[in-house]
Amino acid sequence: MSKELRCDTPSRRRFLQAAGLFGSIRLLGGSTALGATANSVRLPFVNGERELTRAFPQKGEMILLRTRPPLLETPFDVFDHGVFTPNDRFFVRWHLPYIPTQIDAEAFRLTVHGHLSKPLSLSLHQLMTEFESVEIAAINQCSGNSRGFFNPRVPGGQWANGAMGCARWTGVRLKDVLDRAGVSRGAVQVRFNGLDSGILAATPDFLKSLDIDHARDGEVMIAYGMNGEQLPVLNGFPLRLIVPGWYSTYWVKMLNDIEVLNKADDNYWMAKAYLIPDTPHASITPGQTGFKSVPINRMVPRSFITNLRDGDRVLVGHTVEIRGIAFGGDTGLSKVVWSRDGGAHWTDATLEEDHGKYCFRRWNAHFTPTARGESVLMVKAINTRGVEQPATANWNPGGFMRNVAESTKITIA
Ligand SMILES: Nc1nc2c(c(=O)[nH]1)N[C@H]1C(S)=C(S)[C@@H](COP(=O)(O)O)O[C@H]1N2
Ligand SMILES: [Mo]
Repeated sequence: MSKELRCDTPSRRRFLQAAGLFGSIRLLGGSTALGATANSVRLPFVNGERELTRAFPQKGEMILLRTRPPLLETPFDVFDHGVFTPNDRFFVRWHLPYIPTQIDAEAFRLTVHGHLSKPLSLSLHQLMTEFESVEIAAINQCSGNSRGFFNPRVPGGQWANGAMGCARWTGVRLKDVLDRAGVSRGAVQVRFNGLDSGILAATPDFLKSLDIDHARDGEVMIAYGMNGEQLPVLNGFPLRLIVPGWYSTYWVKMLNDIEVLNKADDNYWMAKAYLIPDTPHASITPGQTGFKSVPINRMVPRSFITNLRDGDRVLVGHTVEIRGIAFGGDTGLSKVVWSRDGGAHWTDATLEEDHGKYCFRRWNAHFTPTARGESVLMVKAINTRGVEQPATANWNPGGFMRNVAESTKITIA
């Protein structure tokens, strides 16, 4: 009974209403005219010039890294406006060139098969009405966020810090769907596939897997809503996996196929790609060999100043506000500390509203400079397990998991 009621709530209708009305979206948008100063931006590393584009469907102004398949970065000032990243400014990352530009929401089915007793083929309507609806605020962060800062440089998308975003995700628990399908004894992993594919048959399809216990932890979810709206096409319409606290490589978009495996997944994207050194901070010395690699997994804490940038000037004798966002990674924040002398002394920042342990949290602090000169502002997050951001940057050949404590140099004039 309550299920029927839920199905008629305005928010549920909103997720379905506009579904399938996209016509053919243009994924080839974006001019290649680099250097037009009015609509370009310089990221703070060598070869950091980027076009700003508005050419992608359902997206506002974004930093263009690549057109096809699209890599679009969120301009950093967006993070100063609040903890939830607007859908039209949320970063975009795809691996394979073929992304459907039209999805018929009526005909769409999510298939659940493999090592289970009752294979499922669920319509969007069934998913939205036959399972309990849940919501979680969680950060979607690319494993390679901030890769452009790696020194020595490494290949891959040269992101600054904008390959991350936080949203309220609405959907159903993966556990509930798996329970309905009746997972068989001996299940080891669950594999996720989306509608995108390569153009050449030889291109390995983008498949990611989670261990069965993780898949059934009640937190991992299949989302159809993002910040109260349906998912933008480029962020995975109509369904995507949400893996709170884990890097977004596992957050499979346009999810239409779930397979329960009775052995560990050895497909390319699990066995060969997205591996990190099994060392502290996933860090090695450039050139080092002979280390063990493991699939990338849990996120680590990070924090950013969002209202001041390198080179900003503030006035001696006047109170300065510094503020920003922070997160604990795979758990909540314990505290955020900040420094105005390059890390020699640290002071607790004030933490603002808590939207849940997987979400960005705003922090702020104030100080009144008493002497003119340079000041190196720093910020550092410490999570509830006591893990804190390192003072020196990690390095690995994939350019993954950067989380060094950030610095911003300002001048007191
Ligand atoms: N189907 C599909 N899902 C995918 C990917 C992809 O290439 N195909 N890329 C993953 C990676 S590596 C990232 S960083 C996130 C990006 O999510 P977003 O584009 O919504 O920001 O999607 C993940 N899910
Ligand atoms: Mo990613």
